[in-house]
Amino acid sequence: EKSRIGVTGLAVMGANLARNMARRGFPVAVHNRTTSKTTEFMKDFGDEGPFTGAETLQEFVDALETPRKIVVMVKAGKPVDAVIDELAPLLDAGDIIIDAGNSHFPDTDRRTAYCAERNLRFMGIGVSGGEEGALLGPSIMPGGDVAAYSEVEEILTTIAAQVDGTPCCTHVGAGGAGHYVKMVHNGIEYADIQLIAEAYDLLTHVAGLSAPEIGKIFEEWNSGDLESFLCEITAKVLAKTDDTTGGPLVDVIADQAEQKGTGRWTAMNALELGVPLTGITEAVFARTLSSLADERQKASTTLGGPTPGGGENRDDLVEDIRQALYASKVVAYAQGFAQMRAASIEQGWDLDLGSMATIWRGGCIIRAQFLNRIRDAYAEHPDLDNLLMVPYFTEAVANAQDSWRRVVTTATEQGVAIPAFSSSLSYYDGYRRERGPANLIQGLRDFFGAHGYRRTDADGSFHTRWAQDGAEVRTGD
Ligand code: NBP
Repeated sequence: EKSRIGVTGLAVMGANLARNMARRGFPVAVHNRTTSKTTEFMKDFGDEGPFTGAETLQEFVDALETPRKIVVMVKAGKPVDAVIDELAPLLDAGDIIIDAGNSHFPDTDRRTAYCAERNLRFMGIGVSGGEEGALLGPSIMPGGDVAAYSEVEEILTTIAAQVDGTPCCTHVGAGGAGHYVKMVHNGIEYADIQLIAEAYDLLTHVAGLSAPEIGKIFEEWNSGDLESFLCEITAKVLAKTDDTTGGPLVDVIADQAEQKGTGRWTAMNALELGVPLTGITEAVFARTLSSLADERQKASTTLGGPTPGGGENRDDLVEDIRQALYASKVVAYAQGFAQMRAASIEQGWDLDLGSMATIWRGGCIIRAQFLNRIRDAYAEHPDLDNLLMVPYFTEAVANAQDSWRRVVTTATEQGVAIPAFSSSLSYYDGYRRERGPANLIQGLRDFFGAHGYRRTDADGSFHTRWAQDGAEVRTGD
């Protein structure tokens, strides 16, 4: 009997996706460039379900029913192109190559066209949930041709996480749309994590709490509006004792954050689209600043500033931080969703933003109670400009803002860096201003570069001859 689907690339993600499929009864052919990994995989997991282990790509391709469906789960970047190039000559017209790694969406568009020239169908699908998600039920964001998707829909919706009977998997859009949405998902994850880190920093250095004490606070927060996988695991990470020192493990983990690129891509795309994406972008910069360890070491004894600690009533401060975290999180999601909306319009993807919130409710790293609210918001207002404008979020942020402002003030006075908290608040204050200070920016641009400006009281564009007679001239409609 031929296998229904194949998985090539048996590192942790590919192996677990293949096991997830086979455990649910789908016959799966497995392959890995280094053959010993396939042998090991078959030895360890071969009895979990209907697997066929293939040593060569030819054997792998021969083991599949047609049209073939091949999930490629190798390192993002050149390896994906290498695998496509090796597979293409072995495949028949109509076969489907599915890149399930974290590929950059323009690469997916390019590969879709490349495969189409060879009569092959290509899908880029985002998979979130880490290794555990891949095994037990990830959130899946499939992009590409709808007809190709229908060939794998049953398998993907079955292996995905399920929330209230709804699979966390839905066709996202054409071409690179699936990888695009996965990219923004990861960007939001960066912002979420940065906000949590800032809350932890304030609770440590302003409130003077220990890691296990803060872990308990996150555990409590996780039973309210902030209920989410990230809050849940924050409590666990903070509670962990280190075997070597006997103290909290987190206290001996080096404070230099690494990154693989999806957050940076999200921020770069926001700049290209012209969408204000302060939360995610600050989160990326915060990671890069954290990595300047040697410079920070020197600066810590050179650059002056207040030493944080004490002040406010501790319980009030903890509650303020909770509210600030929630409000900033709302802003980060509002920005991420606004970015997806702008990209959808630009690319013609017709993204259903409510569905994105729906498929992120389970399986993925940013799964959270609060996504139900986002889903509801888009169900009611599919053309929503900004999530902050639906009554639920408008009120949530209005209720939180006194606390949010106090936290930003306290952190600033005490010298604790809170780039995500404060930039989210600045975005909020900027967004709700009918008239901001960009009039002066336009005046300056006109002065030094004759770039022109528009007036509030007349149509058309104008220029003032600043350096000559100071007269205003009309320059266009
Ligand atoms: P890795 O990203 O570590 O990739 C290792 C796999 O790529 C191995 O199977 C390796 O084969 C294969 N490979 C490489 Br490297 N170069 C190759 C080439 N030129 N030809 C064929 N195979 C090649 O694996 P991973 O951590 O399982 O992640 C897979 C994908 O899933 C990535 O895109 C990742 O970003 C994404 N992702 C990961 C997570 C996560 O939590 N780790 C979550 C969501 C998405 P070999 O054994 O022969 O070296």
